[in-house]
Amino acid sequence: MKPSEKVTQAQREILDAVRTYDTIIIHRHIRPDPDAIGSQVGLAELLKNSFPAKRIYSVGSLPDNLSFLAEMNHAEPSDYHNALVIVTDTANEGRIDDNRYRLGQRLIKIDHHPGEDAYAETEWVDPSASSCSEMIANFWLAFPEELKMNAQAARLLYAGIVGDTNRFLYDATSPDTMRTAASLMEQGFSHTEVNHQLTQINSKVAKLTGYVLENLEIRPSGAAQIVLTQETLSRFGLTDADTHSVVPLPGTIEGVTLWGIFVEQEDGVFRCRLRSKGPVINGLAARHDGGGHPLASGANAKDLAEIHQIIAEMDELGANWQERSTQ
Ligand SMILES: [Mn+2]
Repeated sequence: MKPSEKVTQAQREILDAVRTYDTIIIHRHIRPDPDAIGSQVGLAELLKNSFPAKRIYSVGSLPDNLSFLAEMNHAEPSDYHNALVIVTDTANEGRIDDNRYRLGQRLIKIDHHPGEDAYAETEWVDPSASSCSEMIANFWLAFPEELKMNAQAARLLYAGIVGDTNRFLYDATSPDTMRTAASLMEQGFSHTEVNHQLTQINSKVAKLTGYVLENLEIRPSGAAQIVLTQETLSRFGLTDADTHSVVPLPGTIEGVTLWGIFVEQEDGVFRCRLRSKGPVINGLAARHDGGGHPLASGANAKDLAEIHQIIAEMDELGANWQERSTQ
């Protein structure tokens, strides 16, 4: 299939808007991951390269562990005057980093999370995409005459795809994902360097990895869980932002089908990262102040009692899954 046959109405609307505005400000979600930064700055670089006269900003706070990917820009409130604002990789309005996104003239959302929260005038939501970065790359492939990719933008988008698929491991990785990634690789950045940067951990996180493997509780249902308290984190000299690399870890253990990593926040509530190799978990996440993908979701627990409730629900999902698998 030629890329032009796959062009959607939303993609056309977005390109029209991009053509129209001289200033484009791109936002994404708080606590960014490589896909948030990759889709945001990858889009910014793609648009800068394609429309050199436009002013294009990427805004939000950037944690140190992702500063190897890109830098954020400083936009003045006055820059939002007559600006187009695009939000990438953010399903819920409350999670948009930098609340000035409303100050622009027009708001567009580009996202791959199953969307319930329609907050923009134009929304392009594709839950079949592995990542928002894959969608941005497909946006380029839909308009190859007008949008000009370069190595810098391709590196960012590739990093986003690698981040959200855990190096093409997760179920959301489709043949289209691989084709899109291949198109990006042809742009001439070092994909091995990006892969190394994304997988590298420091010695503190290495010690936390040991702790997680040592203390993970694996239940007969295939549900596994660990609680990381503030005390534990400070013992390792780490914060919540450093814990993302241990999230895929339980899934590598035989017999584990779904798992939760519960990280105590400074205010005493727990951020819950829920992952699965089969049982659908986003319904569970939605019951606990969260949501996300069928096999990768996030939730919030107000105390240990709610964590126990979440674990009980995971246990049940795991047991049902086992039952169905053995029938
Ligand atoms: Mn994403």
